[in-house]
Amino acid sequence: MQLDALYAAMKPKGLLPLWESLHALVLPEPRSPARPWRWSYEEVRDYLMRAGDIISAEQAERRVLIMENPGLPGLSAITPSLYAGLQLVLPGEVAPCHRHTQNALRFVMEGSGAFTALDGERAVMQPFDLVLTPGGQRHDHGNQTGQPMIWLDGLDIPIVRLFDASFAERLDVAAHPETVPPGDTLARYGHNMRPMRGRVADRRPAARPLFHYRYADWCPALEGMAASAEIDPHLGHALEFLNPADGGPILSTISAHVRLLPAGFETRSRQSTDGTVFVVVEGEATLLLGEQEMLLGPRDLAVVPSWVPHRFQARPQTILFGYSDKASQLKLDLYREYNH
Ligand code: GTQ
Repeated sequence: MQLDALYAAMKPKGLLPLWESLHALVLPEPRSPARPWRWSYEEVRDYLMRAGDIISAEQAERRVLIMENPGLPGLSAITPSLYAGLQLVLPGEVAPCHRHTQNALRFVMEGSGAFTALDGERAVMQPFDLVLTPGGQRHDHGNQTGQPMIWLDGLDIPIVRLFDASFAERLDVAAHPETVPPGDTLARYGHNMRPMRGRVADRRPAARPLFHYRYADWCPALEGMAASAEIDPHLGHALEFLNPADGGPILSTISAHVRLLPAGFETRSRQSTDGTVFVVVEGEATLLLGEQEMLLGPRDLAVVPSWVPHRFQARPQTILFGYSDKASQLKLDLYREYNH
């Protein structure tokens, strides 16, 4: 009673008793408010195409359906730190040029030959390519092909929100003028080499030159590894995408990887503090999280929140793409994993 009176008196002054909430604030282990969730690609695609009938990419600036975690209502977040959405660019459309503090990755789900331009250099996108638009760099998207183009957007919007550090601006033209031919950066930095000297050696930011990781390159690498390497019992055959400048994660806040699970392979259970968004590139797998089971078919998407023990059972050979905030957590000395 006396305490209640004290609390009531303090509250308007912006004061609260820690002892009433200490154990909810300082948890003995992560207990994410985010929920494990699955999105059927076909279902999302249907809604996205319906949006495509009604609103243009230019009108919308970005025509995207946000994949919001049902455990995080109103936050436009798939995990407490990450954002995910599916973006549609129809034939003939341009998503106008802008730049922002937020880091973004694009993982192509469907369509072939549309582009994301980064500071005026086009990355021509094919299914399951990974394309980066690091924070601060101008980017527009365009589709001059005859088919719709759909990709997954992975951004660190909630991280930038946490730090109250967002800046964004539109460019006054819809598309950045082309600065170099498509593939220029890939030729310079995409083959474990880099320019020795010259104007172009520093055209891209030195700390983050590469922004296109092609399925045509990463898939054979993963399959080659699977043909010879001993399999990791918790991950399957797994390769992480790297920044060639420093061997670290692809973005300052986001890490990404691919995995191959041979037909019939079951991973052992693991849990990690980096809640992860998964996409099925090929095959079909069951994702088991305690009592919960999700069947994931081609191009389906799922999220596994922080510290939720989970394992995969592949039916045919299954290839997964995943991204998480591991890059952020490593910098902040927060990352932990436990392999059962
Ligand atoms: O393509 O720049 O899904 O700025 C959300 C914010 C995509 C983009 C999103 C963005 C973009």
